[in-house]
Amino acid sequence: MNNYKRNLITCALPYANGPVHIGHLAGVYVPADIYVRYLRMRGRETLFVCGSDEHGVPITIKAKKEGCTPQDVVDRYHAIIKKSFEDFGIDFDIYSRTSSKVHSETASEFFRKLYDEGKFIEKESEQYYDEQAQTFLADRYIVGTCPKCGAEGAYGDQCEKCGSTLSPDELINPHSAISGGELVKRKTKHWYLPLDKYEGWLKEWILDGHKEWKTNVYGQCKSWIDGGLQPRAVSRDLEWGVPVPVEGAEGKVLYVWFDAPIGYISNTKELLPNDWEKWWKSSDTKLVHFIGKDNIVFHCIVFPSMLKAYGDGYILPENVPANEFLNLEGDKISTSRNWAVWLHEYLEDFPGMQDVLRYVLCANAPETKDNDFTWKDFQTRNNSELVAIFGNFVNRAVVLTHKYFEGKVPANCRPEAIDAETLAQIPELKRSIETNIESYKFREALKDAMSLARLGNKYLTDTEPWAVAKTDMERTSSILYTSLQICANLAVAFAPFLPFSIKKLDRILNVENLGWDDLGKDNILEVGHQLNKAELLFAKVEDAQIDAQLAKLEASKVANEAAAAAAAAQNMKPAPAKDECSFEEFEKMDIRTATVLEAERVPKTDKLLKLTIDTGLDKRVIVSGIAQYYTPEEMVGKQICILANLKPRAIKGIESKGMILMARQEDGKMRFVTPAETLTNGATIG
Ligand code: B3M
Ligand code: ZN
Repeated sequence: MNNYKRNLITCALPYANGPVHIGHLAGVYVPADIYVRYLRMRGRETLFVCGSDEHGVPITIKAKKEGCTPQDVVDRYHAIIKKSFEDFGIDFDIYSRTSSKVHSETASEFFRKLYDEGKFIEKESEQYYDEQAQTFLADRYIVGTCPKCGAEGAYGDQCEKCGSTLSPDELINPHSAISGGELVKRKTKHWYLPLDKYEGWLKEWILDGHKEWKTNVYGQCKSWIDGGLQPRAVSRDLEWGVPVPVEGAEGKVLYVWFDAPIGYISNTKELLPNDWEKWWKSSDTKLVHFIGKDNIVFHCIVFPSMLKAYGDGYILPENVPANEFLNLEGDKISTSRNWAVWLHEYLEDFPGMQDVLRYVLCANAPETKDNDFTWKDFQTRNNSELVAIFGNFVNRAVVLTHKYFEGKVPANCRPEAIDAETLAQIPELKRSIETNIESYKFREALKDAMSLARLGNKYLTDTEPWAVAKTDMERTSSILYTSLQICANLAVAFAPFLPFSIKKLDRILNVENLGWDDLGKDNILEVGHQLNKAELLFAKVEDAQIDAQLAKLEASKVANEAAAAAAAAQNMKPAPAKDECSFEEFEKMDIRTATVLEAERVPKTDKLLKLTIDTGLDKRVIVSGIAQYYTPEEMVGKQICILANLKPRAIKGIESKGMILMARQEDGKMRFVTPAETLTNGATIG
């Protein structure tokens, strides 16, 4: 790897159909940014490329939903996403978009060359077509009943209830998720990349050649390749996208997963029109794709096969460090359920605290398995790590230097063994950070950096300069000299992780442009160097702030449950009709109003309440199976309707005279029936 001259780092292009949330940041953008900042600090030539993915069905669906054009959608979200990345210090060299002219030209040309060279298969097939919406439907937009578990609303590619992978043909009663209408099958022609032809090569390149890839990435590749690769369509019947640049392809665009990865190339081209080939077509370049686990197949199998088919010197990724997913408070992050922490909202609630989120997301990154973000953990990591260890150490060192030495780095007058022993641990931590970052273990690397802060904090606690200063200024000078060297080391070690706080720390220490090579040195700050005034690096997060975030999520949960209940109610079928009855039969029933006077649970039962009621005629007892729906307290004082002349019967040894009228919903939910306004007890109903 050290033979590479330059590093080309890409991040998955987020779909411009919504803002970005903490899951995106944790899985892709924070680790990539740490990596890039580290490489740059080491003086390695690096290019960091990203942009919005602005094509594909999700964008058109969003536009339909909002009654605007796909262009409106991508314009809006591209701006929001771009700003979020800037706000969080994700330091791209370019953040462009796949709706750019350079991109459509590049993607078009890419397709055209493969087409001209006969690298595609042309195939006609029958696909589901929504006549009402006049569009072919992507699998995701076909819904029906799951053939495996019977759940309603399963998608044409997957049932979310039981997790089965499906094809639209397997769905029972498939219909359109867009119009809700019936579907017909229509013939349509598409171009396919015959991945099967690249199988042997992929095996060699990945399975033999890249055993060092992360287990989750290697494992997915292996199971795809071992399962046998199929030709994949690279075009779609859709109006939104890069038009297929061949004759007879009206109304067809490049499949979004064909054009999006080419976006990495076109964005490089846009930034460096004369120089881009050195990044993409030179074996001196190390290409690394940072992505989430759902993008592995596209970046490890499909895109490399496209590049291989294209030839012309294109390089392949050296690594694809994909992460698993981040959950939120124990539940999958979901845009549609608004179960997310949106970056732009976070910044409204925690202004200036980008680094805290960067820190927590890295410390808890889903590197090897799905992980959970909780607000409690966020608070703890901030308060007891950033504030109590890192911030506290730096603050004590700087404040004491101002107090005893006018803010100037004091001379190392009387060193003791503990000083050298402490400083001697730094080079080892440096090596560990390097190894970890270079093998994409960012959590471990951050732990190492934090160990350095702990080291400093412990050193101060052990040496107690505030106490020593009462009797021994010479020793105090050495302690603060050593502490300030550790502070300067921290400014280097944390720079890739916490860019905003390190800017502050640099200002406090009055240093500029410390390099990676400074890390491990015991004399970064010269004697007499003037510090600036102390500022707090981190602020405590209060319980009330955490409670407010939890309340926000709770509100989402309540809204989701209400929406789910409303949707379920809409789908609820009424119970089947009963046989006819005569008027005389109905007339026999003595139905009337009554009021509950007393209510209590029937001992040793879950379902029964014993109600004493006033029927206007008498006071009597009815035993009713409604304890699942009402507490005794809820029933007292309520006016109800009863069948008064039902033959009395003994229930659990209590004589029950009559029956309460209940409305029963198909899902079993029950509510008692009551007149629209309170009437006298004994009013007859019929
Ligand atoms: N937009 C999917 C995603 O956001 C897709 C990534 C494209 S990377 C070339 O997960
Ligand atoms: Zn299912």
